[in-house]
Amino acid sequence: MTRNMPLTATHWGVYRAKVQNGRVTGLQDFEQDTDPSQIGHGIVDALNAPSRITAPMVRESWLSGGPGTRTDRRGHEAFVQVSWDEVTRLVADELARVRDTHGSQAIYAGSYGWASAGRFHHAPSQLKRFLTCAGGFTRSLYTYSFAAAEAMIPHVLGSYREFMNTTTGWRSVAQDGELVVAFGGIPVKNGQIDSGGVGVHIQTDGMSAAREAGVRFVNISPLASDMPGTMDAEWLAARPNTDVAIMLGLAHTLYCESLHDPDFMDRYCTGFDRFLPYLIGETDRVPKDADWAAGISGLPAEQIRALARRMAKHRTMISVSWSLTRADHGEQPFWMGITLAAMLGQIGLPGGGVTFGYSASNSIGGDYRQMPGASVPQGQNPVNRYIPVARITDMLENPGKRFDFNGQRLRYPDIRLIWWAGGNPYHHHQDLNRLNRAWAKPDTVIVNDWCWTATARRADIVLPCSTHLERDDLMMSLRDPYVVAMKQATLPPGEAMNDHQIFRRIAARMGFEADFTSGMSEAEWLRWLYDKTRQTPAAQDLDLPDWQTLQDQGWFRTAPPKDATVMMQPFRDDPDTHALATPSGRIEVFCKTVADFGYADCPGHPTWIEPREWLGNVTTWPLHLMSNQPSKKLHSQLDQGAISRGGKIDGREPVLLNPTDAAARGIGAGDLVRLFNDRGACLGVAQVSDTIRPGVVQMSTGAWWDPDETGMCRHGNPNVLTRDQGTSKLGQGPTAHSCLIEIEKFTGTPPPARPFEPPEIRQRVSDQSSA
Ligand SMILES: Nc1nc2c(c(=O)[nH]1)N[C@H]1C(S)=C(S)[C@@H](COP(=O)(O)OP(=O)(O)OC[C@H]3O[C@@H](n4cnc5c(=O)[nH]c(N)nc54)[C@H](O)[C@@H]3O)O[C@H]1N2
Ligand SMILES: Nc1nc2c(c(=O)[nH]1)N[C@H]1C(S)=C(S)[C@@H](COP(=O)(O)OP(=O)(O)OC[C@H]3O[C@@H](n4cnc5c(=O)[nH]c(N)nc54)[C@H](O)[C@@H]3O)O[C@H]1N2
Ligand SMILES: [Mo]
Repeated sequence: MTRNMPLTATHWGVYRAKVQNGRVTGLQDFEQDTDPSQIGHGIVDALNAPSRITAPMVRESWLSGGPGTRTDRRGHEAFVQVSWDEVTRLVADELARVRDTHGSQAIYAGSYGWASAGRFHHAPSQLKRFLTCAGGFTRSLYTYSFAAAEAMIPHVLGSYREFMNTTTGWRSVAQDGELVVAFGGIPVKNGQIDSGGVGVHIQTDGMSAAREAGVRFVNISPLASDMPGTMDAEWLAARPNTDVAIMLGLAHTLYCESLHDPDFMDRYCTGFDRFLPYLIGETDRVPKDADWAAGISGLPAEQIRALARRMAKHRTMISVSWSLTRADHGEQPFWMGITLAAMLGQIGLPGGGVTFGYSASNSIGGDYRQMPGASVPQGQNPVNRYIPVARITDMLENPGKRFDFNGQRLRYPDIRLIWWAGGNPYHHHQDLNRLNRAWAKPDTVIVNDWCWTATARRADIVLPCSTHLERDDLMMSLRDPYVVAMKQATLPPGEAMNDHQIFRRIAARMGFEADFTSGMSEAEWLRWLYDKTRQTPAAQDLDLPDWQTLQDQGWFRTAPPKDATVMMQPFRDDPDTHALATPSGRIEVFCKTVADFGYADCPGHPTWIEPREWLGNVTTWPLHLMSNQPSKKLHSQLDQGAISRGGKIDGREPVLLNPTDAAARGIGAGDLVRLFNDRGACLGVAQVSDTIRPGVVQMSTGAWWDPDETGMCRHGNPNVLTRDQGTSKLGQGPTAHSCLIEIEKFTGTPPPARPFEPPEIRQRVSDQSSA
């Protein structure tokens, strides 16, 4: 029976669809998965909910007045339902107009976002291939996840992705590790997902095995829940954003008590001599000792000293959470984490060293061989303009302005058209009220999505697409051992169609359909992607079955590597043969390239730089907001579904605060509260617990933005409060985790939150609708 249920794959797991009368009535967890995620079930009632977009839509005054008409009305006016023929013509004409009058760099299609799993129907890839055929576009560089590290770590280790993807896994930690010190914890809530798809969830089992083998855990985080209770971890509830100071305090103790490994520093690193004067205070008369670190972090100095001694005595793994990069000066924590691990001399040893974010996603800590999955070729974009991904508002506000980025001086283009497919900037970006003002600048905004997100509502043209349940696809993710033949379980509702079909129609209208499709049908593309992967030299020992066998079996699992992966083991074994791709071939504790950029906000060695907003600099806003990843959804995806809604209280987001902070404000559990600062405000429902450090407030991301006339979000989207400022001139990454706010009990009549109601839609009586 099970075998006949269509398989589907998502970023949060593999499921089988129960189909009755052509409709999906439920999902069944993948029989291989011993720890399946509930997140995926949220799609069932969302598929045909009122929030589903079932036909092409055009904003009313754009349709009557053309591009640029009443752009301030985006999000405030009705849409008109049009036919595919009409919308195809409108989009093709507008794209050609912008390209021919302003140049293709005036089209912004960074289109950042997680879209859906599946190799072929990856919306941003489809969009970029399409726009490359049309003449090009301005793109974005790096991710919201860890942009600061993507820019910084190649200077230090020669590559970031290579080492993140070869993380020392739980197998090695269980075998040889003794202590895991986790900055930002090891949040298993985040291990539910992985970009491109998850076959089997491994985090809880992996960590438990390490714990059972005797490994001890330390959770350095403002939230106790960043570590599972079963780990019996020691919880060091430090002030947010002070991890670099704590690491410096640890490093200082190691150095002054001769607990560090000078041989490792000599053989595998460069520039310790340039860092040391800073560490011991010769350069600025401030020794970065444990007392100094205690003053900044709020942890007792003795605790820091004791931890340093413990780390030196044991095989220690330092895990540095990705979240630490999404804060002011987010370049520093990974750099300092690497430096601290180097001082311990355990990098490249089994169970020791440093990791970038255990359980930030399912694969970080996993035991797998990388899958060299082919992707839809995007061609050579004729426009060579880009922005660091999180600088979008800045770009829209300041066409022509010059800015610094990783040693370069770049200039913002003048954007006339924005096209988004597979992302939700009104979820992911900081300071949403500011974004919303800048969003009125372009003449035209086009959005492909399957549901009425805050971004889709603020488009001029909305192109309704399908979901993963409504198309065949292939799950083949770099860091997951499973390959899945995804099968269409139901038809898209109404006139919705998949992104590929949408672009294909417009390409046909513009005369480049054959370029866009390469003359292949969707089925031929899937087969091409799979066969190409199988033929890659790196796939030769993965034993991937042939296409037909995969289709018949539904899924395939590649065997784990014989030996546990240990990050940088080859480099440790032979640093000359396996020299790093840095100028020195070594770990750059001091980095001349970075020093020569001359950035005050990112000097040549790891440095504690005070964030602009943190608990050590409280003037007006006394509480530090942690807007971390949500446990019941991926970002904003499926917020409208039953699983995510089940985590809300009276239809609003919960907000966690410490009993001291709650009492000082007369707030009790279950109270409706208002979170605010000078950037914006939102409502939430208070939860009170001493599992959060005093002075810190936590509200997860993902609630669909539902602003009232003043911009206050009635639903609980924390990005109305966060600051939109780059990490530094080097990385220009997002800094959501550096944010101060105030909170108060909401008095008055609670305004209803209606984030999932569709906008007003007008049918045209005269419309000759065609399917
Ligand atoms: N305050 C704060 N903000 C943050 C963060 C934080 O920690 N704090 N984290 C940041 C991080 S790390 C990230 S990665 C971003 C995530 O930000 P995003 O990746 O933009 O968020 P998603 O909600 O995953 O957006 C994906 C969109 O794609 C749509 N979609 C799904 N499938 C398809 C499809 O097949 N076709 C099309 N066309 N669309 C589809 C979904 O409906 C959804 O609207 O958020 C960032 N924002
Ligand atoms: N369920 C679920 N899983 C997800 C996602 C999701 O949306 N939902 N998103 C995925 C994506 S795109 C990404 S990039 C990863 C992100 O993975 P992470 O970066 O790990 O995500 P966060 O949940 O923002 O942060 C983890 C914890 O870090 C702590 N933290 C924040 N700032 C600080 C700090 O300054 N110091 C210390 N010591 N701790 C701090 C917070 O308490 C938070 O709970 O998660 C992925 N996994
Ligand atoms: Mo992310």
